[in-house]
Amino acid sequence: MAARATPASRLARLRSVLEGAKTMLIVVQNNPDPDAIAAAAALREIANASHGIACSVAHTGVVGRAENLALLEYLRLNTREIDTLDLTRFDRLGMVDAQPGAGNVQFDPSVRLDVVIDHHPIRRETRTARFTDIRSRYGATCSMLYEYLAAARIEIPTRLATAMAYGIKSDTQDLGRESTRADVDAYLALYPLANARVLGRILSAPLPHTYFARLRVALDRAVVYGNRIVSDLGRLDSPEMVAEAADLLLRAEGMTWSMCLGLIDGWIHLSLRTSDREGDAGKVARNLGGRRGFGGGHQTLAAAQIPLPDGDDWRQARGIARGLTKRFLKATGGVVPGLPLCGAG
Ligand SMILES: [Mn+2]
Repeated sequence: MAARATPASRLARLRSVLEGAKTMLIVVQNNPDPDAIAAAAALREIANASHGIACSVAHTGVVGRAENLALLEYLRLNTREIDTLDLTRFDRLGMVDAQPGAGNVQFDPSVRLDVVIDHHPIRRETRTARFTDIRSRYGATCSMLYEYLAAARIEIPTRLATAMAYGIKSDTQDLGRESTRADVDAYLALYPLANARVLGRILSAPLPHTYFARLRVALDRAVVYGNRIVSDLGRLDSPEMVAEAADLLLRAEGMTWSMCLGLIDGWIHLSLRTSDREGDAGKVARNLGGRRGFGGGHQTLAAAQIPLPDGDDWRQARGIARGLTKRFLKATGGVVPGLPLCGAG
């Protein structure tokens, strides 16, 4: 059994893996969120400042959410589509805020990664990476990356500090969800280095009108089953509204669970939230993901992706969504009749 890891010992191990490289590709989840984007920028800073490594950041799927686009632009982070890249051309491969083989990242799990830093529960495929740091108690990957930057005594540029503070803030809902002392410490250290005005501007980035149309669908289709609420958003071009609607609907009075679904490119994307301390959203999501799909996450928030057997078939998707809703209800207290959240018609 290895000695207990400290920020300094983790940094030393990370450095030994980065040593000698000139280029690195940092892979993040599909449709990356602020924690993923800022964590990639932080790893890039460490690799660049300490080893002169030139880094590229790659993902699949569009970044649709206005706040996340504003963040990418502010960080001047040019992300690349992973399918267009020849992975063998990079000296090192890293992944942050995700793990190989997980449902939210398109990455051949047989390709050996050099660095994996994440705060989701550890996956079998991750163990083959040369350097892994998985701490599922942490609310944000940015909080972990902050410890590396501090241990390396790297002066954190304003843009990076702003992005990392936002990453922690958004993954933990202002430190109120799935956060630990380490998240609070990282946030308190980063905030004074951040540009609060820019942070405010990113948080209130202009929303495309289509956002409101999708939000209306989510509200119109929300059905209350006792203390649980479910909304099937139908066909979407990115899964971000599924997660956002799940957050919002959990706030409806009397609700302790929310589940939202959407159909994207032949896959049903599902987001789960709970405020029930006895509940385990990660476990429910794993079960809903089943053998053909993926599912997992934290105690209060989780997600699953389920492929449609016959591609992008809308009617089939509706049937599977109904089945998933039933299984969700069974897993969280039983099937009861549903009532529309916003009244009939
Ligand atoms: Mn995260």
